[in-house]
Amino acid sequence: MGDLKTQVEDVRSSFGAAMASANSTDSLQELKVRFLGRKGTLTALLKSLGSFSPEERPLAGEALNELRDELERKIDRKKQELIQTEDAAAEAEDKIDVTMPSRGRPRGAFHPVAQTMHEIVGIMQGIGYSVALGPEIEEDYYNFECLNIPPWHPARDMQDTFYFPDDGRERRTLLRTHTSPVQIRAMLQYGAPLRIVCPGKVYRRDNDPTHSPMFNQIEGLLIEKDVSFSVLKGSLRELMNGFFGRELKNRFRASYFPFTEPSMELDIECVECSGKNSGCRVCKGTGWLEVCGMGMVHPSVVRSGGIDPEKYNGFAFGMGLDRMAMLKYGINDLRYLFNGNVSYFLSGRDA
Ligand code: 2NL
Repeated sequence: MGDLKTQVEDVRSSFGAAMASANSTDSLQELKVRFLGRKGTLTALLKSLGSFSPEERPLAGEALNELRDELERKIDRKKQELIQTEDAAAEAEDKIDVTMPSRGRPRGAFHPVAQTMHEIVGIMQGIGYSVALGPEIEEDYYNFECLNIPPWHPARDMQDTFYFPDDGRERRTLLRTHTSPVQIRAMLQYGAPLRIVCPGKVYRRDNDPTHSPMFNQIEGLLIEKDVSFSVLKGSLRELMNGFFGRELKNRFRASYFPFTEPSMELDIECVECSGKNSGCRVCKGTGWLEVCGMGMVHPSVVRSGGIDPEKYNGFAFGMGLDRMAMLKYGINDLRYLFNGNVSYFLSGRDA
């Protein structure tokens, strides 16, 4: 019996020491297992009751039960304390300090091609043009036939145009190769007089460092009575000077398109070197940049648009928006426009 008393005191004191150093609910649980678990210190003592004499056993049992109750009580009380301090700590850690300055985010911006498109559209709206849009999946009728592009023309070749599989329809479907079919549809829908610009994505079977199979174009169309060539020249000069924000030298060269007659191309003074650098990367030392094709709309194209070419005539022009964006914003590689990597636009661009 005397022996049991020492054992109880030993358990009590080692329990007290363990309790003092249990500083989390986890370590408290470990402690509980160590003393009261199946293989715990106190459990071992309780199991040893069997070796006591029948006279000693009730007293010994009472002492051990009391000890067990005491340990359980102490553990429960400490558990409540620890839960409270742990909750308070977690809450403090979670607390949001609303007075902290924000980390901020980089601002978004329009894609340079979208920006260019809006700028050109804005200038054209200022001289009376409206925007017309149309489908990117077209019929060869609107994309080629209406535009005087004969069946033997190389543009119609499988090599140059994305056709959809032949499904037996009379009109083949394709990805439009220019925005001209939008202008045909607009003529058919609205008739004359008409002033429209048509921006949008177009597709050609081309993929190399300077060509993307998808690119962006804007075309313009004006149909009125007695339209002269000089109105076309003046409008295009206005557009270029407005877009680049200064008076640029320009020249019109004779050219050819199946859908205009006569046809021209507009060159502007090199926006990089103004013709002063014979080694200029942008103009290849010529001092000129080809920026736009145009011409008086061919009478048979006017007729395809459902308009009488005896009563009305007009002009049309077309240019690559991607190229215009590159020229204005000094982007020297087409791929920066399409690869989705904005870091080029955020940090210093290579010269
Ligand atoms: C170029 C040349 C051009 C047109 C597009 C056009 C549209 C209709 C009728 C007549 Cl509906 N013409 N568009 C005319 C001349 C040139 O684009 O080099 N584009 C990148």
